[in-house]
Amino acid sequence: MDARERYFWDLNGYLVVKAVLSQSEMDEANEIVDRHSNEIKVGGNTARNSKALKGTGRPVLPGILEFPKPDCDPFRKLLAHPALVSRLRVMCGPGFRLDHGPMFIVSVKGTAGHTMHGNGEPHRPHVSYNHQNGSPYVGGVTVAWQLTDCKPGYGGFACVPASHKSKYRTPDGVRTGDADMGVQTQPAVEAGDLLFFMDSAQAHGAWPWKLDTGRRSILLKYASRTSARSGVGKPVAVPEVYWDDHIVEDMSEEQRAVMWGPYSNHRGEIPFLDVTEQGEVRIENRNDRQRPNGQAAALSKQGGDLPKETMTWIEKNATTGT
Ligand SMILES: O=C(O)CCC(=O)C(=O)O
Repeated sequence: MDARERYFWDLNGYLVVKAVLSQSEMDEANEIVDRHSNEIKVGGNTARNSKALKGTGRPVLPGILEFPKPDCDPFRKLLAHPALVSRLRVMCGPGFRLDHGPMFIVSVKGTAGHTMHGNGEPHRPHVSYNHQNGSPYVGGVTVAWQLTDCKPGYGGFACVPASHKSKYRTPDGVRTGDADMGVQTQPAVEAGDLLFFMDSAQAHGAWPWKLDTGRRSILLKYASRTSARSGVGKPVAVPEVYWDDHIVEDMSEEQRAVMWGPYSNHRGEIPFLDVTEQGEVRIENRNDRQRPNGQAAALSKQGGDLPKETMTWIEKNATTGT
């Protein structure tokens, strides 16, 4: 990553690197996608309450890293591609890792956009954007490999450049695009380009897809070594799994609260501790702050059933031995 790219990244929160994939690499990947097109799944409404972004559900092609060999190979090659490694080392530090994904977006004409999200409201220190002593840092970066053009006006990835540095909440009209004050941008990319964006710190989403021909973007969602955004973070973070049943058995709720493993995208499910005016430690759930009666949210409990994701993870790993 050279000084010009670093300047653009720090300023805008995204970066396009031109012509990384060759025509033959794209042809090979596209041919595999065509053969697997019966596996495409259409997702839910990513436009939510937006009028500007409305459209049909977003189609994605799951499982590209698990395709039977050799079909998975061209996609696995993307994971640690030199063009990606040299930049992610700077963006989120050495030791970055794939946190979740891939999400292979295969939009068709009329596919909805995606409301702007992701710029850390409220503040999430483990993934937010910082800059110190000449080094940028952000906890979550998505790398989007483009197999088709997304020229101006086609639709596809969109963002609010520089919003990773904004001190204020995203206004509703900007989030939905219905009154965006001209701050949303759809960065133009061509087939073969590589797009980086600050998934965990910048307001981003998508514009509806306008073209008769489809969109093909493979999104790989990386995180810095110490941030756990999604993926298996959730099932593995539960105290009974992260430590072990016998260690946390009979612990108080407060003791269990410090035994959760790292997992940042928990949406208030993980108990936080606080100290009352009387000097007693108590459980505070972040969701409580938004609840009129301050009642604790249902947390995964001592003696209760483990969360569904955890059970699925345990069953899968018990049978595969991983
Ligand atoms: O490229 C896109 O369609 C937007 C993807 C997005 O919003 C996300 O990955 O969070």
